[in-house]
Amino acid sequence: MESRFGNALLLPLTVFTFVHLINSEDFLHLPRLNPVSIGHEQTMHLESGRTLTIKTLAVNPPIFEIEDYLTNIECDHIIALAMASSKWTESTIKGKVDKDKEIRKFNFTQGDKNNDNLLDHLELWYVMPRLQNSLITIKSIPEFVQLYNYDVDGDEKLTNEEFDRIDINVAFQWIENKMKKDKKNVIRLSKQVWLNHDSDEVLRSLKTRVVSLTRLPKGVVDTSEQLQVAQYDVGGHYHGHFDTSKLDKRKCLHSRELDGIKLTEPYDAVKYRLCRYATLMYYLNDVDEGGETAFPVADNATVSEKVIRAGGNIGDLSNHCTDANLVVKPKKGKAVLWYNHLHNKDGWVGDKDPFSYHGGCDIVKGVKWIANHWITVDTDKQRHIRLMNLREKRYRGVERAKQEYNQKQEEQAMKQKETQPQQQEQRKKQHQNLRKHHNNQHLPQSELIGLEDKSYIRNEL
Ligand SMILES: [Ca+2]
Ligand SMILES: [Ca+2]
Repeated sequence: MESRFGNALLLPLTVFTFVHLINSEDFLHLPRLNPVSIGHEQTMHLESGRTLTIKTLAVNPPIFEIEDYLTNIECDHIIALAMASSKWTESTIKGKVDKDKEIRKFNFTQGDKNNDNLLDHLELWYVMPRLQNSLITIKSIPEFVQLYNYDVDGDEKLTNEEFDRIDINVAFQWIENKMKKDKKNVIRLSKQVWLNHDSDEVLRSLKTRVVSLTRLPKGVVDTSEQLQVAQYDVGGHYHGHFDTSKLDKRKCLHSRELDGIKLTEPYDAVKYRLCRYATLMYYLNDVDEGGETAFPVADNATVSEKVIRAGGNIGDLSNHCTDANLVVKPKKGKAVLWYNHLHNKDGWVGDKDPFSYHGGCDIVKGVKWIANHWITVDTDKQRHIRLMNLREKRYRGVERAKQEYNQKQEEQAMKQKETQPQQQEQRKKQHQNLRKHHNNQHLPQSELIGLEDKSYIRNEL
């Protein structure tokens, strides 16, 4: 126990009594809300005295809906904060894409899954290049083949020779044109901005509420991402996607500062992956029409990511929103919580849950404002603990600096208080001398005032 509190005791107790470094035994497992069954309701008491109802919308993955989670004032406040920010980014059509990787993948043998020496539309769809932020569904493959007359014998399958006729640059161009021509072919059409939870009292209070809701340790919520606020206009959407990455050898992006990489550096997807254990999404306004959140495969009997991707259509939420197994309507103040990861055998974050596939349907009328509160947890438990301790130390550093600054300010104020009568006397004398000078020189009164401490003049007059 001594090592656990040792460092904390070196610091003034008034500020740091609640701080201690975290050890492994503090985090044996991650809590997770039990969905019980669809329609099940559980209550949650807020610090403000309000009682909320957590309603189960799906069991697999566990998806919950909480109405009035945010008050109208809180919603308006978050929108105002976002609008005041100058750091908005827009999902654009052109983006960086690993062309070499796409070219390597664009290979007849790789595509021919059933080894019949022919590529059917599905097999061609698999190897078709992907431009960042593009949605190419399997439905558009025949259009591509016909447009450039690649299928010479018209049997809806490509032989190796027919496939060789395809110029990959033409394919890239075709995808780009499709996105330009119809925004429905763009995966995400929205603009977004990040708000720091610690920069505002309302945002800070949301962190506390997340701890109450999820029952996750405060340290987990504290090391999570900033709040992402997104705005969707008419036609805006976010086709089917996962908020997190599949478990593999890459490290978690949110803990890259442990490797000496700044959080502001761009996302390097070769080295890092997303580790968003849970998503808490807030609807910040009422949408006139559309803008639902869709979970195409929630509570499906089975799911395979290959099927999701190959299906093509289920993720196209511009055209298949209502085909989703679960469709949640936006409502101001409502929150939706779901888990993107399964648990591993130790009760820690396991692999990505393929059932958590979801997206946002087209806005038909009006505008949609949402905020995403992503709860990130490192799949490597020891690394997560190291991150929490690093942040805690930084927090202490900031707190200590703040304290030193306040102390200096106080000292200065005290000093000023002590020397004030002296200074006032000095100024009075100065004033009187200047008045004499003014009387002699006939300077205008305004120039005289400009020379002096105005507060003193005001007090005197
Ligand atoms: Ca084949
Ligand atoms: Ca053919």
